[in-house]
Amino acid sequence: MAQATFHFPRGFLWGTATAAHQVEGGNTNNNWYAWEQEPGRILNGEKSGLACDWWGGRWREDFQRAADGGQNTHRLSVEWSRIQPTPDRWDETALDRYLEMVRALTEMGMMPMVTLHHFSDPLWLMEKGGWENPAVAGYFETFVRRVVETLKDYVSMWCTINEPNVYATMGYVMGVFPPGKKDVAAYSRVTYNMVRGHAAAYRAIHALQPQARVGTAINYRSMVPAKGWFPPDHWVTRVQSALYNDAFARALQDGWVRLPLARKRVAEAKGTHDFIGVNYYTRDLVSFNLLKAGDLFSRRTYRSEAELSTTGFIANEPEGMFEAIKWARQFNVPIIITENGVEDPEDRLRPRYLAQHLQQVWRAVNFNWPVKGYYHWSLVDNFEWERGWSQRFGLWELNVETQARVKRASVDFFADVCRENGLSADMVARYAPEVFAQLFPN
Ligand code: IFM
Repeated sequence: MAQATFHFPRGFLWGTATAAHQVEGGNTNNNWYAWEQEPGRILNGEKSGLACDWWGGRWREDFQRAADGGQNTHRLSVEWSRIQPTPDRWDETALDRYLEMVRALTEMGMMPMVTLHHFSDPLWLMEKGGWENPAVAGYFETFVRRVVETLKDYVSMWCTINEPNVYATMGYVMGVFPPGKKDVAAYSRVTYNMVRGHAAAYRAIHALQPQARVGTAINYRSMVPAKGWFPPDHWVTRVQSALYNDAFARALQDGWVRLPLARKRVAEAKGTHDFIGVNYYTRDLVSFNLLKAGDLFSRRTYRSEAELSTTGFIANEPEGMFEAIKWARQFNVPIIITENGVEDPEDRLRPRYLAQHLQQVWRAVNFNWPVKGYYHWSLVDNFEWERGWSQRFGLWELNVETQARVKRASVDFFADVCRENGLSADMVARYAPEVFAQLFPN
């Protein structure tokens, strides 16, 4: 058997990622809570409910699981609606709780990366028009200041907005996230204001903490023309990818937001990322389709031969990870894989998905591309937005009724990777033997 290890650079960040509304439970003052109460919005009418009961205190045992698994960092988010329940009130107890959490992470040997906005918004903000309202940039900055002032002794790595491209697309084009709109003009307003909000937050954070490293996490979807010989498939792929993958990150690079049929200047956004976070999960085939005007005349499918996750949500396309990193290089800042993972309750696909994707990260590292870390989504099964509890992304299985955690084989696999700071042939032979020959050819 080949004896080899894909080593990662010293100091590489290994962790898992979570988001407040998905794990905390009891969040009743935000737009997702309201959305969950509306019939037909969440698959099978499910609700986040207690989620993983982190607000009830189970964050500590889950952090311990991450630490025991050799992780040296954890990416978590703070819930705006808890910290600022109304525009004129700050909840010091909530801020103290987050302080306790990031202190505990540090004490357990895990560097916290804090996401300041991960899909959920306070109800009061939505009543004011949410991210469509130009005033949101100022509201967000005020909130961010308060969080950074509180947590800055323990946190210096900040992700301002998680997946702004998903937030705007799902909430304002597809209509499956709140507020459920299908309105390209609203999508453009939201994207523009998110760029402004990020820029305001970036400057506020650096004013409070000059050594901070501030970035965003972009959901990168690899997109390939469905028919290589058909130019319209190439055109729509380019348009889709430019809007979905490029627009936000390019705006932070050069201060121009490219929106559908328009370009808008946000001068203050230029040069406002210290790193780029890449959330990579899958690859689409894109074809031109005249019937899909609402989707900019494109249809997205998966390769017919691709291996799919349990509910068909993700196609296992590891080479897209390499492509995502290659894409991120254009921004000339350190790259962090801020999310990657697969829904798989039985843990049949996850071990090989993990091995194959880590190998692609390693390939990029070997070109000396500046990849600094990898966060697996997620530590424990959690509430998957409009898909409710139907998808299980955790290394740890969660019994939602009893709150019991059950170890999946991937827990040990990922722990071995974190401890070794590498992916070895032994590990692949043990956890994902079916891809051994592919990853370690003779
Ligand atoms: O659960 C989500 C997360 O909130 C954002 N990125 C994708 C994950 C899996 O769907």
